Amino acid sequence: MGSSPTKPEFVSVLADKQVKEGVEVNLRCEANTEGVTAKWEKNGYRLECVEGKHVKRESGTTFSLIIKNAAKEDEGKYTLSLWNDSGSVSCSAMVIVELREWRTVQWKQDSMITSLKNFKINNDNIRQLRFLLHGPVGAGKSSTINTIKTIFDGHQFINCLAASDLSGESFTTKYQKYTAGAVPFAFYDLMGIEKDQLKGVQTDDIISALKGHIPDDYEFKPQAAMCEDNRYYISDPTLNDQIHCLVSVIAADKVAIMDNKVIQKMKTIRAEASKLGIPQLVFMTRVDNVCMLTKENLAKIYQSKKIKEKMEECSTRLGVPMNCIFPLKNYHEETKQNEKLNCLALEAFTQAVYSANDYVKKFSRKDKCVE
Ligand SMILES: Nc1nc2c(ncn2[C@@H]2O[C@H](COP(=O)(O)OP(=O)(O)O)[C@@H](O)[C@H]2O)c(=O)[nH]1
Ligand SMILES: [Mg+2]
Repeated sequence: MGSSPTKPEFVSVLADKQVKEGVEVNLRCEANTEGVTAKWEKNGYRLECVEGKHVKRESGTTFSLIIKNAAKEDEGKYTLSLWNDSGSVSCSAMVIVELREWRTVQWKQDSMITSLKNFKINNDNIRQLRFLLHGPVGAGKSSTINTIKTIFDGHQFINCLAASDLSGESFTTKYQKYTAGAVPFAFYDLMGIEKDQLKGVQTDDIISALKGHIPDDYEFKPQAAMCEDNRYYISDPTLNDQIHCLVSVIAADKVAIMDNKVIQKMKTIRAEASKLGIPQLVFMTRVDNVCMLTKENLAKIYQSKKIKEKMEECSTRLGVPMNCIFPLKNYHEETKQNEKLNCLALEAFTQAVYSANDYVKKFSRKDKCVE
């Protein structure tokens, strides 16, 4: 009778791998004995070897699995089990595949802040570029303004009454103007769009605001839109009263559950802005709620498949092209400034500034007599 073989043990185990998309992954380990049977599994199921993708190698006591051209689908937990008549052993490793950046961001804020602080509007008649943020209740409109103010004021700004997550009701009732530091930009935060006709801000009010008919500090009435005979109505608005860029604010974690009626209202407003030639962007907030990779490191946002999917969902639901959508995270629980958060918001905001500036530039000659 032959003696029983040595019970398999690992001399070295598989190591976790975090790799860039497209590279070759080599999972390798070494056992204490030859002549064992090996089985590879991925996420608990026997690994189906795909030609051109997986190569399994066994040489003496060394076992390896090569994964070629790593892709997101290759992510997972890989396990190697070895056994012989004396027993079995297994070890596992995680493979994480980082997607190539599909949009680049400058992760240094100083030059972005400086260029906005020194920004000159391409129309001498315009004192401030005006941005209107619209979107459903809880989308993060007030928080976005807070974030931009925080960046330019250099300290946390929490005056804008970002609603607590629990309240489903709209919090912002005034057509209130917010400015930031000494930069020539003004923001308007509108009472959230709600699905019911009589709740939230009226679509007609937002359109009137776009056109410049609504004065600062006007108190919106959810029951009735501002009309021409209202004593506050600006009947002959100049380019300075108008909105120069419309920003639709959508929460990444709520885009899938947004009510069709709300979407329809937003589309109506966007269509009106298009008629007026007003540029439009989408800021997709709350990105940290949909992607762990992004939550842990905001600099990885443009490697995240989940973020891309959410942006595509925004694009489809709102009917806007991907290059008009900017994902961002707002200050909401942190008390210290965060450069990556600032950079992402600055990228989005800089685009809004350029778009608004292009819009007012178009009127710089023919509108010389504004005011
Ligand atoms: N996790 C996370 N929460 C956010 C973000 N932006 C806003 N919030 C939270 O979302 C909720 C709604 O935000 P708010 O700005 O009041 O939305 P508004 O109704 O559109 O003005 C608040 O509790 C915010 O703190 C973000 O980027 N990430
Ligand atoms: Mg608000």
